[in-house]
Amino acid sequence: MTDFRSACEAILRKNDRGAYTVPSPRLYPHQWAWDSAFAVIGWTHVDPKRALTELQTLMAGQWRDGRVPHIQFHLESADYFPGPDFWETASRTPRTSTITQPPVWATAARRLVEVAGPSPEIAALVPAFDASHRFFHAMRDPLGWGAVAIVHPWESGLDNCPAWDVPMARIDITNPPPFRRKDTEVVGDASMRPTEDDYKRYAVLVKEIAKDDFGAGNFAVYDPLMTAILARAETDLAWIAAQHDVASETRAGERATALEAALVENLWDDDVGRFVYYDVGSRERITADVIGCYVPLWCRGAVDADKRGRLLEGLRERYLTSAWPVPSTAPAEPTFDPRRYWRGPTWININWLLVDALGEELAKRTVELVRTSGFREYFHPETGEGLGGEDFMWTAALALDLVERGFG
Ligand code: 9WN
Repeated sequence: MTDFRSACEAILRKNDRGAYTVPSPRLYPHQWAWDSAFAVIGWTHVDPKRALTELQTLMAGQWRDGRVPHIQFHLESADYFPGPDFWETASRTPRTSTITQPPVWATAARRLVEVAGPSPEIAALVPAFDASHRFFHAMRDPLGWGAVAIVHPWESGLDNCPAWDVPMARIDITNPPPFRRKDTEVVGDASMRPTEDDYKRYAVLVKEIAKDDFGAGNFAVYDPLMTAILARAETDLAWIAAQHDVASETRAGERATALEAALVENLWDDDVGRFVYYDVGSRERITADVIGCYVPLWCRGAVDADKRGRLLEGLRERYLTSAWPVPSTAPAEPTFDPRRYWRGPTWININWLLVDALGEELAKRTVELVRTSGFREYFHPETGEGLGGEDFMWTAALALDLVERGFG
């Protein structure tokens, strides 16, 4: 296992750019928000000081309204589209994207504190974490539900998840802005990536958001994964604040309770026995059976024994039947595609989020998958074949965390 630990560490070091870690050297050559938070978890086990630096760099990119941009472009690169010019942020905050990502940074900071202990530097980050969470309440809740709506598929972290198909189909792509994508040049096999039409819609939305003064644009979908991750992050922020005797600086604990209640009230669907998405544009629920529907297991407060039982049953019947779970879309769904990005492949960060609920068996199988197929971006849920980008950082960082927790 020492060899495997060293291999995980080697990936972190290969992707290390000094004060931040890139997700994959050529495919994603900048700092991504949730990837960077997962890097913090990996660095925690290798070099806690470096983990702290990662967190500080991530939070230093925060906008005045609290948003943590999903990409910070520290260096030029010809390898990635869209770059800073396309996002049009020069007038506001140069060299960042305009949307955010699932807020796992306070959760990552908690892991660092659990392993390395409290520190004045972490205490100093509490106001930044707090503002980043309040941003969602202020700017990502168009119907005032107390839950989180995303405004771009990239904001969800699950870019081409089938949950976005219906609202994305309404985006007009007859006249998209000119662009040239780079991802298919780097990955080579286009069948693993989003389609051309997906990319046109992503590009149109980026421009709509810029036109809306970096507000919501014309796409909003309430997302159970995003809401659950924020609820858990609020709980973790309250814990961090208490550990550092600065509990009075944040109302994160109260917000966590309110988010969990809102999640159940607005996004639980008793007919299908899982959480669902909600399309603000059409005022309709989206019941695609995708992995985000089950991620509320990650914040226990939202899930009483009955719901927990139904979610676990759904996972057992429709997801854990794969040889290398957990597929990102239920294999029985008509949209399931085992090789295409978030429409079927198994992802290590999703497994990591579900390990608390699903336990040791999934944790061990996840480490085995990485040991067998390498540090790839995602994996075929039946054959285990590694797919997408190579030397993928969060695959290493989170596999290392599972090993450190005794699941090797
Ligand atoms: C757009 C970096 C990011 C991840 C996302 C993943 C993918 C970007 C892209 O890569 O998205 O943000 O260009 O495809 O979907 O979760 O953070 O690893």
